[in-house]
Order: sequence, then structure tokens, then C-alpha cells
Amino acid sequence: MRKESRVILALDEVNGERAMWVAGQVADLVDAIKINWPLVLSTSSETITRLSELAPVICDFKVADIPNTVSLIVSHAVARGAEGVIVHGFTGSDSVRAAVQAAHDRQIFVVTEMSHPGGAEFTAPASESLARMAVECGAAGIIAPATRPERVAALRRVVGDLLILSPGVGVQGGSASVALRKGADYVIVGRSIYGAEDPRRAASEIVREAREAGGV
Ligand code: BMP
Repeated sequence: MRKESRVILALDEVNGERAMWVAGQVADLVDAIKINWPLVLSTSSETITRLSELAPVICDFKVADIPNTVSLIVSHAVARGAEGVIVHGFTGSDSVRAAVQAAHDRQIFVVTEMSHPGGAEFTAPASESLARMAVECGAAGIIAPATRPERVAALRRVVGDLLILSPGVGVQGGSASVALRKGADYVIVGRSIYGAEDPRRAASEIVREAREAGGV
């Protein structure tokens, strides 16, 4: 995955036509497009392939299952054109290893601490163990919360040079520049871009903020 703007679009737009329009508006500005169940279920898995023609696609399926099922989901996402897949880590190292193996040369990202308030209940206390396991299992990176930037810094100390993708910017209250300065490689931004009247302008503003935060 390229590392230029350090911004990943979370395309949770459920109108398929508008989703493709938004993707076309910002594909050259963002480093990747992350899609989740809402868009895949409201359109079809063919959307993965169509989007992958515009930008690298990360399938945020938060896969949480036994190794065999994990492996089936990851290999089908990759066959559709996914460059990366997001999985949960609480399922254990055998499931995460199955994801890494099924992804071959594509990337697996493991959820650590989630960005919403409920993420503090169960995921926060386990986040450093989950991050350590992601490293041991050969994942490409982790997901860490821009809403709690000090946790991004703490998780960076655990994962070394693994990639950190950080959601929670904008509507959830997190700041792109702070998350990047605390150690995130990329910020994940959804509604603040795809929900804007002018998604290209909204994306450009966040890209400018990311650039000002330094790095790369
Ligand atoms: P938004 O910028 O609209 O809040 O979108 C954030 C995106 O990141 C959503 O797709 C959400 O599913 C995802 N996400 C998150 O917000 N917090 C997490 O801890 C993990 C996520 O994948």
C-alpha cells in the first residue's frame, strides 16, 4: 500500500452509485479505500473489484472466527481484489495466523483497541497483548484509536515498525494530525469525507492536515 497522503477513506456510503462517485472524486488523494459490510451488503462483493481499479482496497470485515472460516473469508476477499483485510485478534493466534497465511502477499491488519466509547470496556485492557500477538503472527499492522491518541503512542512502542491505521478522526472526535504525530502511519476517515457535500475538498483538507503533521 502506498504511503503518500497517509489518509485512508472509509467508504461506508450505502448508496452504491454515490459510493463509486465519491471513490472517483478522492481516489488519487487517498492511499487506500476501506470498505465495510454496509457497502458490500447494499451492493455486492463485486464492489471490491470495482473499487480496486481506482485505489488499493482494504476489506474491513473484522473477521472473528475459527481458522478455517477466517481463511475462507480472507482468500475470497483477496480473490476479489482486496489489498488488505482487517481481522479481530481476540479469536487467538491460530485464527490470526490463518488470516496471514490466506492473505499470501496481501496485508492483514489486527484490531487492537477500538475507537468508540465501548472500546474502552473490553478491547482497551487487552490491546497491548493483541498488538504483541499481531507482531508475532506476521500481520502487516494494527488498528488503533485516534480518539485516544496516547494509546496510539503506547501501541507504537509495542509494535515497532508494524503499520498503525487509526480510525476515529472527525465525527468520532479524533484529530488526524495528533494521531499521526503520536505514531499512526495512516488515519482512516469516513463520514467527514464521504458525507461531505464536496468530498474532494473535504479529503484535500484532511490530506493537508496530515502533510502538516509531518512524517513520510
Ligand atoms: P467514521 O470516520 O465515519 O467514524 O468511520 C470510521 C471507520 O473506521 C468506520 O468504517 C468504522 O467501522 C471503522 N473503525 C472505527 O471507527 N473504529 C475502530 O476501532 C475500528 C474501525 O474499523
